[in-house]
Parts: sequence; C-alpha cells; structure tokens
Amino acid sequence: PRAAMAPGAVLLRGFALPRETALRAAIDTVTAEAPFRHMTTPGGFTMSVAMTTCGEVGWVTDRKGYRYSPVDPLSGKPWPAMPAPFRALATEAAAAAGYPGFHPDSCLINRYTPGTRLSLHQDQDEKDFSQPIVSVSLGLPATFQFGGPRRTDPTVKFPLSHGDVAVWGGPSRLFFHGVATLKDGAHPLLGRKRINLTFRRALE
Ligand code: MD3
Ligand code: FE
Repeated sequence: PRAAMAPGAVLLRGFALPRETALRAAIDTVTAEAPFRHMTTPGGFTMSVAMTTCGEVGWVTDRKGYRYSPVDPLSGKPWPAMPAPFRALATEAAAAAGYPGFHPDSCLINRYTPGTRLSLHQDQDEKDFSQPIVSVSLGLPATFQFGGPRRTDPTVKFPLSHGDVAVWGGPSRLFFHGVATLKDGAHPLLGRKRINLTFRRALE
C-alpha cells in the first residue's frame, strides 16, 4: 500500500518485508566494521540514539558541528561500502514513490532502544535538496512526528512498523521531524530495538 503523508512524502507500508533477512545480514556486516556509537551534538549533549554509517560519506556530529565525513572518526578508515541489498531497496523504493534515478551515497543506521528518542530537527546538511530521502523502519514500532517547514508548525504522528519505507521529497524534504520515545517491547527478528536506515544523497 502507498499513502501520501505530506506534499512529496510517500509511505510504502511493508515495502522492505520481503528483504528483511538480507537487510539484517547487511546491517550485521556494516556494524562489525563500523560499530554503533553515541555521538555528541555541538551543544555538548550525547545522543540517545546510537548511529553508524555505510557508503561514501557518513553524517557525523561532535563539538565542532554536523557534517559529512568520508572516514569513520572511530577508526580513521573509510566507512564500509553500501551493501547491494541496501542500494537496491533505496533506489526501488524511491522509484515506487515517484522519484526515479535516486542513487544514495550515504546510509545512516540509527539504533533505538526503549527510552530513546530523536528530537525535532531538519535534515539540511546535504548539498542538493531536490534529492529525496528514503527511510526504512525495522524492529520495534515507533511514533514518527512530522511537522512543517517551521519548528513551531504543528506535528502529526505516524506509526512506523517493521518493514515500512518512507520517501521524503519535494516540499517535505526540509520539513521538521522526529521520533517519540521508543516504548518497551521485543521484536521477533531484532529483539528490544528499532533500527532505522536513512538513505541520502549527501554530495553532488
Ligand atoms: C522527513 N531519522 O536520521 S526517519 C534522521 O526514524 C531521522 O531514525 C528518523 O530523522 C528515524 O535524520 C526518521 C524518517 C525521515 C528521515 C528524513 C527526513 C523523515 C524525514 C527528511 C525530511 C523529512
Ligand atoms: Fe532526520
């Protein structure tokens, strides 16, 4: 099923379900090389969500600011390559949502455990905002909070479940969004956590 969430934003419920086994194996491959870590915001807060990356560049934050880096600051080495099942899923989901020709160069992997959250923010560290963002939800369900172009715009809540894929393009690309505090639970495949894959084209 395909549903519009906002202008340019499309929710593909269950789109990743047929690929869950391959995705899970690919996540394990990436995190063996580039482990999950809790990064620090420029304001000095430690993020409750743990993150890692694969692809040509990875989104990082520390006291110096937010940016894309070609190397993992933990190892000093390039990020792991983007696994083929990741790449295929992102490109196919974007096309299904009306954005053909999407070729991400970065995949941020977010790990939520019960009690963690991602506060309201915009994704604006990429060069070309005409490129959409594809996000994949795996594991425990979450409540996604979706606002508008201004921080003070009212938010609407969307439940996101295992296998759901959302594509954010057009005007929604720069909308404020966040994830409410994750409720406790256990998922049959992933256990007590939620994994989110966020595919972006960061460079030109
Ligand atoms: C709406 N991740 O990594 S995915 C992020 O579930 C991020 O981990 C959340 O926000 C998560 O930056 C939400 C959905 C998402 C991703 C990017 C967006 C929604 C978006 C960009 C613009 C508008
Ligand atoms: Fe975001």
